[in-house]
Amino acid sequence: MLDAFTKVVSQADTRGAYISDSQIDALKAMVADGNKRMDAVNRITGNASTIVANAARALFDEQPQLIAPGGNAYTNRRMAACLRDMEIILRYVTYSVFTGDASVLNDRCLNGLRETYLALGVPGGSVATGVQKMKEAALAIANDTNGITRGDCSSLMAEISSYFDQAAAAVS
Ligand code: PEB
Repeated sequence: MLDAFTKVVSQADTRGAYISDSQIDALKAMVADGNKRMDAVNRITGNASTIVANAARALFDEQPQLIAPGGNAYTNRRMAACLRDMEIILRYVTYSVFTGDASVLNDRCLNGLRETYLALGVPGGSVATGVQKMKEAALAIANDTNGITRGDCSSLMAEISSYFDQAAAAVS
């Protein structure tokens, strides 16, 4: 598992090079904007169960066959597994936002997930839709400017988006 700093070190070491000015500048910008990052993690984490529940409701509204008899989320056991999966993915996304690097998400959550779903008969495309719905909800919450000083959060929001997109792409 890497974070934004250890990633730079690992890349520099592979080349046998010192850390470059542009790498230092990028990390400086990340540190300067650190409060935004921590706020975003805090907001998504604090609203995790709402994000998961609403995304799941929206998914089942759109794809009711999943919860009909024979559907992959039919029976309480499978419904529970489904909600748990969404929660696990969201948790790893928050870790990636926190560390500024996708490796924790890729190595500990997404690695082999597509194959697991194939073996279980879980429809990966539907999981991806659920992840996209979590993304919309998480961004709306993280990017809410109500009651706080407005700043430019566009690059952080794009980064958060990319973690959800990677999760969706890994299973679809
Ligand atoms: C991945 N999910 C399931 C299982 C595993 C995972 C390993 C099998 C074991 C079990 O049932 O607990 N586990 C999960 C994960 C990590 C991990 C992400 C990462 C570290 O360790 N069914 C649907 C929806 C979707 C869904 C589309 C969005 O119809 C999920 C939710 N996952 C789902 C279901 C099962 C499952 C298991 C229903 C149970 C399948 C079954 O037993 O038939």
